[in-house]
Amino acid sequence: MLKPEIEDGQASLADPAFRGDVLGGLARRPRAIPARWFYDRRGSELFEAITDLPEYYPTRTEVALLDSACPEVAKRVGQGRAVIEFGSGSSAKTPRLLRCIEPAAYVPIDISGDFLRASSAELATGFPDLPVLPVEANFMHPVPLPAEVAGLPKLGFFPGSTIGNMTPFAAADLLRAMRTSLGEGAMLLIGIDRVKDAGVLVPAYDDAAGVTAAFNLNLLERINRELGATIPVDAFRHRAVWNDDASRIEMHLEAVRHVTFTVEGRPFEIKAGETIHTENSHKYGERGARVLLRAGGWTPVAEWTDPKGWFSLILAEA
Ligand code: AVJ
Repeated sequence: MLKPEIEDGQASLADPAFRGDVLGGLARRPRAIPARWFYDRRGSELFEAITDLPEYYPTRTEVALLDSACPEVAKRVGQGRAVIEFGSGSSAKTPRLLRCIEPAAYVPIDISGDFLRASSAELATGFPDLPVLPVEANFMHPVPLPAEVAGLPKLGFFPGSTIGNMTPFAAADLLRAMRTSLGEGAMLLIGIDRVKDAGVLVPAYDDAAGVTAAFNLNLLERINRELGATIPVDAFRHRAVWNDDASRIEMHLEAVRHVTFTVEGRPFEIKAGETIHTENSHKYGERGARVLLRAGGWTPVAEWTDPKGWFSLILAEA
């Protein structure tokens, strides 16, 4: 068995959850590995690069929407709330929201303590008077919030259409868990990507410069690095397909030839043309997004969209 390499000062012992998801995902049919494993250091850098691509409209559309909607969001949300962000925050979106809401406290929740501490420290320097109270937790389950915000009404913030990574079934569960975490009188500001022409959607996930391909293939490199695997990465190609029945973009890694390799000493075989499913990015229509929120226990109260109707920002109340 190959010895995993030590990377970025991390312990050489592989994350048991990563190991389990990879070994289980490669053994199952269809093969599938959860999208959350894209985001090691290299994957996070590649995702940042994706958000700047000409084909990848979601980030710039949502940032512009946040700017234009924010005065009205601030009016509807009122004074003195604590903003609870699900995810460790983005340098482009979070400061924009905080500057216009002027909340009483900011609580980012993320499962990755490293990203969370780094982004919280960076944010705190830009907002010296704002209490920043990071919580390291899995927000798929109800999360106890810091005592400092116990008496404050909450505004949940879940941008980026991250909800689209989940099936509608899991997304409704997550929305309910958020409602439990945020408590009585809470509101939620959520970004949801809309259904649109496949001619726009597919290039957004299969760009001309090949950055999304590198992002997808980095998952195999990560498996080689962290699990001592022997996957010949050049035997795979990136595929992005629109699944109209499920209303989602799917990303796959397709074997271009017959491949054999080992992961932690276990042998695997993939035939030419077979794929590993690595991501779902669900897209919702105007009504579908509202129905999803209601299924998760939230009542939409306002909605903003760009002139092309490509992305929506929805404010809901518990
Ligand atoms: C971060 C999950 C919202 O689905 O658009 C971008 C991830 N994957 N390009 C998305 C992603 C490929 C992104 N989310």
